[in-house]
Amino acid sequence: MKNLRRKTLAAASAATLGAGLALAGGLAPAAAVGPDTTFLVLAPQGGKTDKAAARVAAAKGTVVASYGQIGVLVARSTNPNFATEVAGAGVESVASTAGLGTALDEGETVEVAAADIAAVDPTKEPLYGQQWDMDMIHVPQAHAVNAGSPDVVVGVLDSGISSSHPDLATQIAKDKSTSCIGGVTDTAEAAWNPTTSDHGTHVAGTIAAAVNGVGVTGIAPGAKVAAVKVVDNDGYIYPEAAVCGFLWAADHGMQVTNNSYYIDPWELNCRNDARQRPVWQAVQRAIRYSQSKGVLNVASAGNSNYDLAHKITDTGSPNNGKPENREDLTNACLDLPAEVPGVVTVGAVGPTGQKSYYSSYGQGVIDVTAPGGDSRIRTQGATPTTTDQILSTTWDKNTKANGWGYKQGTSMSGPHAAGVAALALSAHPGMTPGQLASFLERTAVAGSCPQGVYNPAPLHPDGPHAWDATCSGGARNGFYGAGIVDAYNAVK
Ligand SMILES: [Ca+2]
Ligand SMILES: [Ca+2]
Repeated sequence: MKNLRRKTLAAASAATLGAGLALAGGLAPAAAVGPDTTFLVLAPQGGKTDKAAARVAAAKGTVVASYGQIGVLVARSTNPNFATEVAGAGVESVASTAGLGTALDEGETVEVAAADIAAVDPTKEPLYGQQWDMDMIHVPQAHAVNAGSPDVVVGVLDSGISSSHPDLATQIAKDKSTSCIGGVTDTAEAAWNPTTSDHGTHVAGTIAAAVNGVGVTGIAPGAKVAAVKVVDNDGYIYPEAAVCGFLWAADHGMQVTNNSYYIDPWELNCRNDARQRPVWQAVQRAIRYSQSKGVLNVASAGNSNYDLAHKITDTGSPNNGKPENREDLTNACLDLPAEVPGVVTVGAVGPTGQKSYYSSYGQGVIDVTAPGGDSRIRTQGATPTTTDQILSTTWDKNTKANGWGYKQGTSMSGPHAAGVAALALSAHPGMTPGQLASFLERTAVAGSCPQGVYNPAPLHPDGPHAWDATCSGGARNGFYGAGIVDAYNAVK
């Protein structure tokens, strides 16, 4: 997984450069012209951006988006010396985001047959029998008390939501939906619909698919979702899109966002690359701003079966046993958004309630867990079982057809926690993000650490120990955090 991510990032870099060089070649100027590059320009925190904007212009750049709330400008320039020339009074730091896109861990979609998606009784969802996840977290019991308020809007920072989907068309807050690709908002409906990925459509269905006698139910069908498209057509999340998305959600009254993606600047050698730090600082400013505006951000833990609490000693200096000291980085290179304080980080469990073989974990990192599916639990890893994954709404990128299907990953567990958060706010309005995060943990059902090495998939084709993991902690532990979120406990 690590190598895969590095590989795809290198590919993104090459693609960006390639496009830029083609453009420069066409212009054939005498003065030095580099690739058309996106920069994040940071004014001092809490300071104004007008001086920085003037410096951008003087350095032959164009401000394409101004986020004065956090003192960040998104600029584009073909000046190869832009970063040097823009530096000066009013500019704290500047960095190009070229090559810093993170690949969305898309996951395969397994569609269900089109038959039997509509029921005669509109109070009964025809595919509910396959939604083991909803039973696990007691969604039917919750719905008898509270199925969600339309005043609660969950921002889905993802690849867009299909607004023509019969299970979602009535569930989307269209006036709060936007694209953030390139760091610039575009509120046209076509701009925030999916183009090359149904990941966001699947996530949205888990949170709020309608109870309408068609397809599935979401956790909070009475609440709304807003599409905030941050994944580009190549499947990458660039930092400028993430900044735009967090600020959009904060300034449009969303109380919860779901972030089923995982950015690991540390893995990208952030410790050796001071150039990158301003980029990650800008993303953190955006997350903190959103929290100050009352947004609870929910994030996936990742699908690498990584011990997120110990990865520094695992990956750095293995021979001399001298671990890197993360504090030296002044928190500039945390995993995003998962490790920013106040963000609810969600691990995944399968249908038995045990940690999914792929779910990353870590004591003090995982806050709660939720169903994400585990296609390998039934066969000890030998062969996948589709129905042990998560069933939700889908959209076929080739045929453009809406449908229903299975996916698995912490991308699927995150929206379960976001959906329960939406129910909790519907039943108990007025909680601050901090109170809501504690409430989710307090109402979760604790899970115990398995003894010794946990190996749910010894027959997996990747090898007998490919998915080993060791849990540490007590009632609150590295596999389950405070436990599995519970919809009924959250509304009763
Ligand atoms: Ca439905
Ligand atoms: Ca957290």
